[in-house]
Amino acid sequence: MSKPLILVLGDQLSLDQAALRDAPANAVIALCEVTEEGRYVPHHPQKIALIFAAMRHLAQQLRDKGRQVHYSALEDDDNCQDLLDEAERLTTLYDCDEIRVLHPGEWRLLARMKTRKANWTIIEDDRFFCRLEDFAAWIEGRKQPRMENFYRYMRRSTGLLMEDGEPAGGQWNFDHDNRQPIDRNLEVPDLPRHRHDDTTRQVLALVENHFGEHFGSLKGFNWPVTRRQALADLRHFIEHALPDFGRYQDAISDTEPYLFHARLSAAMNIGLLDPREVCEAAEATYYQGNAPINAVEGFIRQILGWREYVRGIYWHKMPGYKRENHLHAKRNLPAFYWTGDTDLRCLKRALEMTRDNAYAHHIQRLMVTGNFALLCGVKPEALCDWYLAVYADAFEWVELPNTLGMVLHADGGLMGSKPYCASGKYIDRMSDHCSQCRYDVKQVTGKNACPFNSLYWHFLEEHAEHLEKNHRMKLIYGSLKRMNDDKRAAMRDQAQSFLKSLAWEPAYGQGDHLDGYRRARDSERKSVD
Ligand code: FAD
Ligand code: DLZ
Ligand code: SF4
Repeated sequence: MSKPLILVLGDQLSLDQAALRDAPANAVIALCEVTEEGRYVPHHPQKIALIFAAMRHLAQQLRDKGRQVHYSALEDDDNCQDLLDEAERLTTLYDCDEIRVLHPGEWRLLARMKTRKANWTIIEDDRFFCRLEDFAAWIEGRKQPRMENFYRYMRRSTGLLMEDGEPAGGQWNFDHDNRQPIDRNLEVPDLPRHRHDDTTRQVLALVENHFGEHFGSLKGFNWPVTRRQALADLRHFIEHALPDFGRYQDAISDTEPYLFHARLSAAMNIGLLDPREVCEAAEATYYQGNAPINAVEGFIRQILGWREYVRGIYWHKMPGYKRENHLHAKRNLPAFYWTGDTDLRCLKRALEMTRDNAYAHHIQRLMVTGNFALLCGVKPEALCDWYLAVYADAFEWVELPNTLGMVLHADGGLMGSKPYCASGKYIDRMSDHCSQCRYDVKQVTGKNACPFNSLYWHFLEEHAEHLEKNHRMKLIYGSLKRMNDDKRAAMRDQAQSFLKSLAWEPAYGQGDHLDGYRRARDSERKSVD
């Protein structure tokens, strides 16, 4: 009789995921903590702790259910410290004849599994609304695929927020109601605090010991590490934040990292919550009259629309997608992305929140750190590795299309019909940062001018060839053309001397980020001493 080893990866932590659901009674279930996965980019210590703590709790739950579990702990002497090697070692140890694993969330792992000599079986991951083959069929033959069209297809096929074949509230999209800027007197709900049990405390000490030098603080660790804790976060969001989610979805605060966002992406991505239950809970809140349609539709669109769309794009376009660089961006990452040591207030706060929480909300990622990197011409591989490292919810299937596609426009327009580039004016409108910044957001040139302004016009000039024919960019290129040559030259000089003044991460390559981070951190420490 066949005896499988079921490998459960660190982002597949649901008791009812397909590989576990169909596991025969004699199966050995393996969860493996390995150094290689913690270091291939220098993951934020909170991200590693979240994954290890959730893995250890799931292993215990499986044992409680009478399952045979092998848990490879990071400090075990015989641990190979590589996921695939470790799984194959355990297959021999337990005399198994097959390794079953749910389809991994990153191409690099899938590609390696497919070339191994051992008997690997990849099982379809059904924790999503849209099967990959259905996405492939949807996108087939579409010259200009758009998320909005995919989203309507998904609304129809799931029936979420649909009434007799029509969208609830009479519209597909209520985004025009969702653009309220920050209001300083806004009362924001607190997050639930999760108790650290012995398992979580041991993991926090282990991670501090092995990965403590990575960018990011472990101090405020408050991620849900069990399904029960994740459900408490979901209930809390639905009750306290969802009603205002829409209105303040695009707002940015100098002090509040979460505003009315869900902070549920990490729990969904590692398998503690199912996106279906999250969307259904939001939909029920609308029908109970406890949250308005603009909030509920906006929230469901992020999950049913964007989250499913980016996954479809990733698997449809990989492996070539990772090499795309439509705008020929060439620069390394600004070194301060690893320290937060910058005078640009909006960037400083987004980076500090990232360091403290392994979280920044979407508009911080897109319009602050992302927009700045786009305007500076940071190359995709450098920026993508940073985003993959620093956020607790980051796995390549979701990180790459957002960074390479949505932020850097490096896929030529699959993720957005135009680049999300903006000057300081946008940040000033949506946030309360600028009044606390040493730069003046109203100035474009001069020593106090907000760097986003000259960088913005410089970016438009540099990429006119690619962008000026885009009908959504016509107005802005019209403004650029109407400027006189002296003004344009002054803006160009301002942007170029700002770019020259920045320190950049050293040469890019495997492992160099950590090295770059170490150097940036050490020089910062010296200047403090
Ligand atoms: P909310 O704002 O409350 O949104 C609700 C849910 O919608 C999220 O939990 C998430 O599951 C989903 N969602 C919203 N926007 C997106 C999106 N653009 N793509 C996919 N799902 C979305 N999200 C990740 O889960 N992992 C990543 O690695 C990641 N990297 C990103 C990198 C960049 C450069 C950008 C611009 C966005 C990235 N996102 C990523 C999308 C988004 O920023 C996060 O999902 C969101 O900030 C998570 O916080 P939240 O749960 O409070 O989300
Ligand atoms: C991100 C991560 C880390 C830090 N560590 C582990 C680990 O030790 N074991 C594991 O199974 N998974 C880990 N992961 C997640 C993987 O790197 C990878 O992103 C997913 O397994 C892809 O599905
Ligand atoms: Fe950011 Fe410019 Fe505003 Fe400063 S003035 S916070 S750099 S947008």
